Amino acid sequence: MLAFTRAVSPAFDRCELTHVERVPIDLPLAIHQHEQYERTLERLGCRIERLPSDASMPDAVFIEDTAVPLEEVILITRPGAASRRGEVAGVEETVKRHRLLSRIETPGTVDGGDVLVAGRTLFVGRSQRTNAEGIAQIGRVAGYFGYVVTPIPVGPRLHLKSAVTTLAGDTLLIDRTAVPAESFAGFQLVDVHPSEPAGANVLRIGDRLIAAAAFPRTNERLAGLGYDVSIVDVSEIAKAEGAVTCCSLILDRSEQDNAHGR
Ligand code: CIR
Repeated sequence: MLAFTRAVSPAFDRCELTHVERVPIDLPLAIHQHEQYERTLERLGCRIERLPSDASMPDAVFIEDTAVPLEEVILITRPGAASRRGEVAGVEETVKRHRLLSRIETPGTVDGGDVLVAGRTLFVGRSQRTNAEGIAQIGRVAGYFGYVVTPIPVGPRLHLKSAVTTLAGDTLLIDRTAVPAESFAGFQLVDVHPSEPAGANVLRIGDRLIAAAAFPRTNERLAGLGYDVSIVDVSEIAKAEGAVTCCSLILDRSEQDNAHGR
């Protein structure tokens, strides 16, 4: 597996914020936590390819928002926050050698954090960042490849994946106070601990999970269900409204080989 990451910007403290209050970010600690996150990805079998960033892109570390890798095609997004659109070109340049690309075009906006790939279903959050036109464009491209696109209203959270992520092929981790559970019919749902709504964001790598240290009760629940959970401390990343899925783009190259019939 390949994991694309992106360096923490020297201007990280000028990140976009939607619902958390701006507090000082310890930049060296953020960089250290990001490196530990990368080491965890490596331990779980990923090869890291880290893109550079600069002061013109404070949120660049949240590379998930710029692209959505599917088996057949990578959707290059048009992020909902105008300040983040400059992040896309470098990502496109890097990933284009791996798969066919398709771009979200204006007036569509999509943040990758709003796209949850669950088998052949794409749940797409209708959020502050992802608009109806963006969802319609995803529907046309993904529909061509046989995916079913299901729009989901996202309440106060930033992104759909702030409230629901994949634990296994047919199992999702959910904060049902933020997204309607009935939208996920056919999937088994595991609830976050009620005191940890933001604990719904976990990153699945093969059959293992990466989860944030800030949510011990939810992580214990997952371990109790038999999941292999690697814990990372991303406290500084969280101050910028980031979580564990947003800091990487995972490309499973065995999927690519399958898609090409190899
Ligand atoms: C933003 O508001 O765009 C960033 N500060 C946080 C983005 C987090 N991305 C994600 O959850 N996929």
